[in-house]
Amino acid sequence: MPFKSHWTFAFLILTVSCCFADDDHEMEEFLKREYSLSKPYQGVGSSGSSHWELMGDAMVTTEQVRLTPDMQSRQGAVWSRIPCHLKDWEMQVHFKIHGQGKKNLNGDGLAIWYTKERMQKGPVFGNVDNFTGLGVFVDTYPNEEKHIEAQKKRYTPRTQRIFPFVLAMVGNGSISYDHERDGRPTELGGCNAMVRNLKHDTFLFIRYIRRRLTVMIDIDGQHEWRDCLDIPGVRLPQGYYFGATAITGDLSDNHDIISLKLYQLTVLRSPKEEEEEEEDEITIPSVDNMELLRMGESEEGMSGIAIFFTVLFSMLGCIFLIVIGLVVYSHWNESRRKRFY
Ligand SMILES: *[C@@H]1O[C@H](CO)[C@@H](O)[C@H](O)[C@H]1NC(C)=O
Ligand SMILES: *[C@@H]1O[C@H](CO)[C@@H](O)[C@H](O)[C@H]1NC(C)=O
Ligand SMILES: [Ca+2]
Repeated sequence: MPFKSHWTFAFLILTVSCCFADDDHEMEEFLKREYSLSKPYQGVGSSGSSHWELMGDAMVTTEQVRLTPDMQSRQGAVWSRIPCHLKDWEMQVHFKIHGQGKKNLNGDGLAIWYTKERMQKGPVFGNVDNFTGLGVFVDTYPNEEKHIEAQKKRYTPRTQRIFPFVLAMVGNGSISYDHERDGRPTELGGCNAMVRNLKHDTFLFIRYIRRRLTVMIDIDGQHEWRDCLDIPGVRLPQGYYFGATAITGDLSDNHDIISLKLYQLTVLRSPKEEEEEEEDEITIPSVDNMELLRMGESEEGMSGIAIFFTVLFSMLGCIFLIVIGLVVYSHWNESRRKRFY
């Protein structure tokens, strides 16, 4: 699998760059400190000169930026102050979600953002609805499956989801996140990720190269990336802000950010590509072929039984047509013979 090994290689490079960043000048250029947040979080939340600003219930300790404590009805955020004008980048998120609640008695999750808006409270994991840009959510509470009857009607076992679930969405300022359906109507894709109450470190990678969005997770403590989603044709304008937010409701969790590391990725482009991208400047976020993505999902949603019956009936249909054909042919043959004799 050349693709897999490609990522492994990329991961190795990143690991090396992270660990030797302080000694190696070249690698330092790779990590963009102005868009990164890491220990000891100097000045975050207290100094106006910090690159990051806190909001709501978020608090800085020596170990983490705690977006929300494990208490009801909290929301918190940390936002970059500097708009990001990089074309190709990768955000490496080291996070931790933990709390007293038993499985599915915890909520609601955290989100990583690259949006036009910043420092605004709202219902979408602590950010505003109808946001403009990219949101990657670690949704820890299954709102929709709560309505078990609706769930049974709408989803077969194959399309039911296990939570926590990682999901990506691109908003253009007028697309609403459907909280009651855990964002399914507007999702680009996602994957399940058992990230709660783990002893080892958990990471999320968001990579944006040549308008291709890739999300990967490393949550098993094995230092291996697992693909979560990979979508081409994702158009994100430059000059938006990175941020992380979290929210709790009736159910809660500690939502901690340990670090956000932003890497600039150097991608060679031909002069023609450069020109094309300059002409086709993106001003509103969008995703190419969103309809196809949706269609792909509904096909995937076909259950095994449905496929079995479809195949069975198509085969019966074929046999029926062949039999009819044979009958008609022999009839015709017979009448032709009659004409001759
Ligand atoms: C945002 O996306 C929706 C759905 O694709 C579309 O109907 C709407 O026109 C878009 N809005 C803008 C400002 O592009
Ligand atoms: C979000 O957009 C939808 C549809 O465009 C609109 O009905 C809704 O009122 C908007 N919500 C907010 C909070 O702006
Ligand atoms: Ca949810």
